[in-house]
Parts: sequence; structure tokens; C-alpha cells
Amino acid sequence: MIKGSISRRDFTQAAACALAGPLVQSPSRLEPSSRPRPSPSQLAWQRDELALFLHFGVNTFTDREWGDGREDPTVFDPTRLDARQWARAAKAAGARALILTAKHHDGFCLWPSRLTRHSVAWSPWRGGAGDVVREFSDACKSEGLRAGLYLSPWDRNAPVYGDSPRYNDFYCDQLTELLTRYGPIAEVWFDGANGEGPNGRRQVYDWPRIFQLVRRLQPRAVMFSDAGPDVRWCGNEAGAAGDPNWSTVDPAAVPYPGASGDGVIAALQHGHPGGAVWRPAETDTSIRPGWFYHPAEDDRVKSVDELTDIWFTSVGRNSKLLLNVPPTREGLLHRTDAVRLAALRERVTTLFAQDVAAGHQVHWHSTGPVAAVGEVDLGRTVPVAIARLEEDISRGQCVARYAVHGTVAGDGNWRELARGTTIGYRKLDRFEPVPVRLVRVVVEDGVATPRPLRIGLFGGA
Ligand code: FUL
Repeated sequence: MIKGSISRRDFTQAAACALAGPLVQSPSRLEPSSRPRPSPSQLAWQRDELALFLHFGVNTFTDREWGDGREDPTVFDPTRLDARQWARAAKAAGARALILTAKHHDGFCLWPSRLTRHSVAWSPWRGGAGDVVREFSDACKSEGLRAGLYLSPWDRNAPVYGDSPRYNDFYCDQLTELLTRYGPIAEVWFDGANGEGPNGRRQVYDWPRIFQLVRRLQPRAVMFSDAGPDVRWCGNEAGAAGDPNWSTVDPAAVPYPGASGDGVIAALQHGHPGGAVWRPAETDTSIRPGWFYHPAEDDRVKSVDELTDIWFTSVGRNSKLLLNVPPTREGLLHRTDAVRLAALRERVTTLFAQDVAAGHQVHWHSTGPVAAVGEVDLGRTVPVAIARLEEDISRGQCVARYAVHGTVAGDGNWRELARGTTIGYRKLDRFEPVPVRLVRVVVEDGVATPRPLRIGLFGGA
């Protein structure tokens, strides 16, 4: 249902992204200073770790995942909409940002766009004077959260869709409304799904123009799409970033949003160690089977264990988690979802509450041009079940292969506790609890001279 018969990859496009940069032919081993680094906005985006996604619109009321654009706007009538409730639940979950579907593929606008009648202005909600984007952005502001907006490129309602120059004007005008009326917007989300135009016509998007417009109107916003330019899709909607997961990419591998072809998904999942562009992966997934709220899914909300697993395969794999929690027909987050969110935060807080390596000095020494070892004495034998490794990504990403070893109580022999590839912002490894005293992190390979890592060790209880 979510994907229907139209593939997300089936996406027509004229020009390659002008902002994407040249084909990368760089050697894989570059001096750290010449390797790509995040912009301040990309760094802030990654440090958020968790953002909530809010799929809300006419589909909420028609019980669909993809509307066809022929909905009567009067179906949109949330009875108790309270964006502050969304923002408070997000805060309780430890999220630092929220992204709202201002327009999904059905073209229905959650703000009173002057460009269409398919909007809240033609609904009975707040007597036609309501603006969900306004209430959402105000709530984010009051709760100290960063606001992001999803504006579906694919629009099944707009009559000009598929008449490419006219729809590009229409789309840019809608973006302009969104990016000039509501204060700072931290992320603009360009979905890769695409489909038919009227009479089977296909839309040819002017991505260079669209990207430049966002840069001009909201220079601090990051832009998400399969092809960035700032943040890329992780390649699936199941909550798992790639492993390895480089934040650097070869922009030619995914030249525009929705590009299809051999290697696109692999490029999205893994990035490229020699990539010339910094474009980290965002992991978007839903707390429920669907993206929109469906009453029939009330007992299919992901469990805390499942959400914790997703935390490990997203934030714990050098990605950021964008977790969808869809408002109900009342316009509120469902109680089950809100409770689950708070429980996820509690679980994560508990797991990482006591770092047994904290306060112990790590002794690093180089063992080769791209290899190094860091050793820490925990001062006593303690059970360890999670290793948290972090690179200082403000200076780029370097590690390509590593192992964690510990001296095990009893025989005092070294044992391998975990092994992995990339680290980046954060890598989390879970293993059977082992009582250890000395721990070694061995960087076996990298794309530049490794810098000391931050090491955290936890009992996993
Ligand atoms: C997909 C869309 O088709 C889904 O409806 C949803 O918005 C998801 C986040 O992206 O491509």
C-alpha cells in the first residue's frame, strides 16, 4: 500500500543536481585536512540524533496512505488538534526536531496556500481560518524544538503537474510561502516518490532551481532527498542505516532525487569512503506499519525493544533517526505512541547512564599510516555489554575498520568483544556482557590518519 504500484525510484528528471559537485575520483587516502567535513547546519542536524516525523493530512481522515488528490477538503476536520501536545511528546522522547508533511502526494496543503483550493482554508477546521503549519511552527518554537517541513514534489491534485515549467513555478511558489511565513526552518524534506501526471505526463523537476531557492530563503536549513544536497535518504524505510555507513558520497552515484538504477540503493546505504561531498544518511521509519494514522493499527505500534533496536541501527550507525509518529483524526498523537516514545527515551537514558570508561584516560598510539590503538584501564573488572565509539566528525570521517578487545576476568586473556567498519558520529556495538578490566580499540584501517576516538563502555542493563 505504501509504495503502491509506483516505485519510489521511478522518478523523471531532466538535469543532474547542479549543487551536487563533480564526479569523485579522489584517492581514498587523503590528508585529514583535505577530506570533506560537515557544514555547521549538517553538524547541528546530526547532533539532534532524533527527530519526529508527522504524517498528517487528508489521508488521516480517508484512512489511506496515498491520496489521489480528489479528496473533498471538507474531510479535514481534526476535533482537538493541539500541536503543543506533539511538541511536548517529542521533547519527552528526547527529540530535538520535528518534521511535518505540509503537503503529501495528494496535494492537500496544511497551510492556507494562495496557490490552491486543496487546503485547510477550504476545510471546516477552525472555520476555514486555521493553519496547521503555523500552529506546528509556533509549538516547536515554544518547546525549543527545530521545525522542518515536507513538501511532496509529486502532487496528484495540481492541474499543472506534468506541465513541467508551470509546475516548477507552482512548486517554487509553494516553497516560498512555506519558507517565508513561519520563521526558521531547519530541514526541508524532498520525498523521492513520484508518479503520473495528467494524461500520463511526467514532471521534469528543476532541482537546481528548487535547491537554490531553499538556500536563498533559509540558508541554515538542511535539504534532505535521495540526492541531498545536504542529507541523503538511508535507502530503506525499515529503520536501518547501512553498515558501513560513510557520511561522504560520490554525488554522481545518486545524481537527483528519485534516481534509479544499479547501485543507487547501495550508494544511499553505504556512502563512499572516497566521496568528495559530505552528505550523511537520515533513517526514516514509522512507529506504526503505515506513515499515516489508521485506527486499525492501534495495536501494531512498535514495542520499546523494537524501537531500541532501531536506535542501534540508526543513531548507532552514524545516522540520524527520523521517527514517524502520525497524529490521529483528533489531531493528537495517540496515547500508545506517546507512551512508547517516552519509554524509548527512558530505555536509552538507562542504557547509557553509566559509562564505566568515563574519567579513565585512553592512551592512543599510532600503529601505521592509517592505523592506531587506544587502550583504557577501567581500574577494576566490570561487566561491559555495549561499546560506544565516536569520531570528531567536525574534522571529517576517517575509520574504515576497527575491533574492540578486552581482558576478561579469570584468564586475563584478550578477547575480541566487537568488530566493525565505519564509526563516524557514533557507532554502537552490543555483545554478551563480559567482565573486563583493560579495553583496547584497534583502528585497523582508515581513509586518513586516525584521530583519537571517544570511547564509552556500558553494562547494558
Ligand atoms: C515515501 C512516501 O511515498 C510515503 O508516503 C512517506 O511519505 C515516506 C516518508 O516517503 O516515499
